[in-house]
Amino acid sequence: MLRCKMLLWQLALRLSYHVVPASLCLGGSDIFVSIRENSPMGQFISNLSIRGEPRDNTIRLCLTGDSADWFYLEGRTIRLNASASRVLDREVLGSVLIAELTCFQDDVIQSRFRIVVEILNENDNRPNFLQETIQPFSISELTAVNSVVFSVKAVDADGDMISYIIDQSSRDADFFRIDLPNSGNLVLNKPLDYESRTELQVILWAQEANTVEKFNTSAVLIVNIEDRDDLYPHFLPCTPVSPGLPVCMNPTYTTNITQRHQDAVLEFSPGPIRAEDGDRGINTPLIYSILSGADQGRFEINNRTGEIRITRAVNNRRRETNFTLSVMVTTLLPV
Ligand SMILES: [Ca+2]
Ligand SMILES: [Ca+2]
Ligand SMILES: [Ca+2]
Ligand SMILES: [Ca+2]
Repeated sequence: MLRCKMLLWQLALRLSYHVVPASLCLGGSDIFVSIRENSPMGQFISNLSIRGEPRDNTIRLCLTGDSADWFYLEGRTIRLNASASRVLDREVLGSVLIAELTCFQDDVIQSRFRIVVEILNENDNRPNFLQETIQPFSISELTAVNSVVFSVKAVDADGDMISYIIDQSSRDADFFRIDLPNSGNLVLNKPLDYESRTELQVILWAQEANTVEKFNTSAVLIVNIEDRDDLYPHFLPCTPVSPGLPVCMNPTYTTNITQRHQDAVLEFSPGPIRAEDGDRGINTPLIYSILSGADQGRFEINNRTGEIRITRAVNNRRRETNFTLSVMVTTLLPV
């Protein structure tokens, strides 16, 4: 019996001799933390809770993974590896950095942890207009008031909401309004008139709606007004019926003819019979015609130039005769 006890003791002694000490890499865990965008070099990320101290040279820590170069180790502390030329930019990197930390002891992998760092957004971008939405554009002078004539769009890399504002100090601000602050739709506020203005300019602001900083940006919008056929032609020279009113009195053209005038173009005063269209931007061709007084073909008009020709000489027995002709001009409407 005594011999048996001695054997058991020897066995127990041998067993305890083979127990391996717990790894110094144990005790750590996956890391999930958040840091602010644009955090400085050396920003604290997290402490490691492994048992060992890497300085002792018994264990070795190794960072791997896509975002590993954004971190460095200082003992058991993980810090941010950024610099002035390499800032932590959420708009470029995305919202999460992911890396792995492997712990070796005697060059044998003992444990592996995930490092997941969320980058918290900072408002570090201004809104920007999409260039294609602020190019000069054209609208008809007959565009209905209260209709949407144009849409602008700005984007903010931080994802901020944007409101659009017409700068009331800009020259033609009163021609437009924004229908809803966030829409960027420009609505025509009052009638256009090519004959008085052929181009409008308005300054637009795009401003952050949801931030404290209210960063903004501006753009000059140029609006060309297209002429439409909304005015009659008039004879020249034009004498306005009253000052400032774009309506002309019809001039009276006079000339003297003698019995010798035959098959000849007549020259009138105060000038040749000539008209122009009120719509100067569309240059519609004009058609001249004699409404009355042609005296059975004695007078003919060139319907494109307005020139009047006398085809038959006047009767020499009729002295001091007046001929009164009425001449009309119309625009040749495009088919
Ligand atoms: Ca940024
Ligand atoms: Ca940002
Ligand atoms: Ca922003
Ligand atoms: Ca017009």
